[in-house]
Amino acid sequence: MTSIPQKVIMEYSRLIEVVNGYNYQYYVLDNPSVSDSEYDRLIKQIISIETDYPDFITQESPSQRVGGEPLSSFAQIKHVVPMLSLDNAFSDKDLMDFDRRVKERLNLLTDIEFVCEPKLDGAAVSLLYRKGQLAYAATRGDGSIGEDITANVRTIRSVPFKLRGTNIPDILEVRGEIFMPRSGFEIFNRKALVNGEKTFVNPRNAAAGSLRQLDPKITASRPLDICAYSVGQLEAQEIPASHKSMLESLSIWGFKINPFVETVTGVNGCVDYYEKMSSQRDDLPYDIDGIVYKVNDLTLQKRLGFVAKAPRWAIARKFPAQEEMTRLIDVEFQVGRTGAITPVARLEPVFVGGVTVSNASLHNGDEIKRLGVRIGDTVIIRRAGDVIPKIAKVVLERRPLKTQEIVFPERCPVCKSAVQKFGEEAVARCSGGLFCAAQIKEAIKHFASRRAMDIDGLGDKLVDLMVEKSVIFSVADLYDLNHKKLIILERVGEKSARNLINAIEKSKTTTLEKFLYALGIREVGEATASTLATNFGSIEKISKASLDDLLEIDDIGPKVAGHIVNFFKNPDNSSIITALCEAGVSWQDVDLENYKEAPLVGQTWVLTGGLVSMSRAEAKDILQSLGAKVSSSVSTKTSQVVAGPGAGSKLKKAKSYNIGVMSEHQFIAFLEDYR
Ligand code: D41
Repeated sequence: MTSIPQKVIMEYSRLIEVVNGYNYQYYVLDNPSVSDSEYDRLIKQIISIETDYPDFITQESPSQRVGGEPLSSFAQIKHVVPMLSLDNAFSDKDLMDFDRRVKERLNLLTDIEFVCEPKLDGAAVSLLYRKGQLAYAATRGDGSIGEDITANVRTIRSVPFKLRGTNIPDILEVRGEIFMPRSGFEIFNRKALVNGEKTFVNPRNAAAGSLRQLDPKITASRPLDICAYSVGQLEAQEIPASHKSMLESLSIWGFKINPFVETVTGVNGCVDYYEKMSSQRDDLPYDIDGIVYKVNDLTLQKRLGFVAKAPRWAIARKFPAQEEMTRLIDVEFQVGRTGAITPVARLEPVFVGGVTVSNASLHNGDEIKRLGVRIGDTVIIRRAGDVIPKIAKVVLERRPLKTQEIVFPERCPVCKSAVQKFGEEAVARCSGGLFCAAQIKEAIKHFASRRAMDIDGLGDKLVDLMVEKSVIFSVADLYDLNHKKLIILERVGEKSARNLINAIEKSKTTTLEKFLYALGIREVGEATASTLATNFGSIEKISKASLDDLLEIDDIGPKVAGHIVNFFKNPDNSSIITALCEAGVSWQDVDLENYKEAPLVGQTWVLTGGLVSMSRAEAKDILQSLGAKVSSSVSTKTSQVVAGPGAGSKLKKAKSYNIGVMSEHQFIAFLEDYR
């Protein structure tokens, strides 16, 4: 063994201490305290020492999070203190019965204090710390015997290798839930799909599956996190008196505790907490499948004891499931504005994630193949957060004898034009263009939408009707509408006809960027429309721009440039633009000579917390109109944060990065300067 100079030893342990501290700040407190570059620099120093003195590498080094050698199997670990399971409550009544049983057993008439915790939907684990050092980690298994997953758990950044703080117990067994945040799950699945690898049905399976890998390097690549919620073995000087103070100790020792944990009094407090979390469930960054209520007082817990394998002092109130089984009745193919053909699953209605779902997108033909789904199949629908419901899986065991293959149409279901697929694209498109009634309808709806020409009162149903009755054939025809043409439609009365005509008239005065956006050129959203307007100044110049001209502009890539050139090359599109102008649609060209760049160009803003005087969407609109990008996450590239009441981790992050933060009040004052 090469000997290691004392000075290097000291530097090595100092670096490890510092980096583990930064990791704790970042992964446990969600509050970064160092720049990425500084962090990388320190890690490099550690690795450099470890390369020179490989025999001295310590298990506590942050370099050891990447995962070691693969195992051939998992050893078994017997839980000295069994990992209990939880009884379930499915209604307020079940919860009240639980409360009554607790009081009766304790001979108490007064309200009980309960700790309420979101029930994370992941995998339960047990982590043993001896003298503050992580000794092993085990799965729950059957509650008495689990599997040794130490090598995998060590790759999770929020798992401390060493406990922090003081009064470290001789033996501490931390019980908690390992989970995969929704965003990480979506990203993981998307990547797996692209690489033709196995995807997971939900974050819980993804977390459990990731822990079951024999190669810890695979686990290391998965976005896992942990929250502590209880203690198994504990040999310490002081034993806390309540569950809440136990959680507080775990927090001090370096564990993440769910920030929504709350202590309430009596069953009414429990019901209120359930209501509150129900309404927040969709907004949480991870799946929860219910609320766990625990008697706070540990002496009372002890007196209550447990039956079979579940404690009498705790219960899990379940939320409506985020996954349900139902039957695929049929698949319809919808045609979008750009001709994209989307298969939509028609389902036997099912209550999932708090709403009744009867449709789900199947995205494209590849998705149908991947799922291997057939009409008549029993499928699992998943709806979590604000994500649109999707078919997560086919239940093959339940496939009936008679199912029907889903055949992707070769002709557009609306206009019968050929369906085409380009290159590697997964989407199939109707080639009918503005000959296709579906594309015409969608193009008109987009044209009339609020952020485009903003024609008030021209709803989707009315557009469908007008196209079906051949009252209009293109967006240009909107400006030919009159009272007589409108009044014959069954949905339109005198007053709404008048209002609509006024709204159409009003929409004639617009801006170049809104007009460009309204045209619905593929992949030209508001930001690109605005870039085009301020770089070319007029529609004539944009329509004559070559691929090279367009590629000169930042933010415009070859794909979008191609769409723009193609759009203006199409004579149908040119004649629609001419017709619109002749009908009186007008705007001011951008005076490029005297054009003053929007004041916030190049800046990225983040809105967090609630706003009182305007909606988030309005604030975003205003910022974008001033040239700023609006992002949903704080990074070192963020220019400014507007924080309303209730702002949390983003605000903390902004402060730690020294990014300017303004209140809503200051934001409004700031905007005054630009009016
Ligand atoms: O968040 C959870 N999944 C969670 C699970 C939690 N917050 N608390 C829990 N508490 C317990 C007891 C009361 C038995 C200590 C649990 C679980 N158990 C649990 N998870 C899986 C089986 C049991």
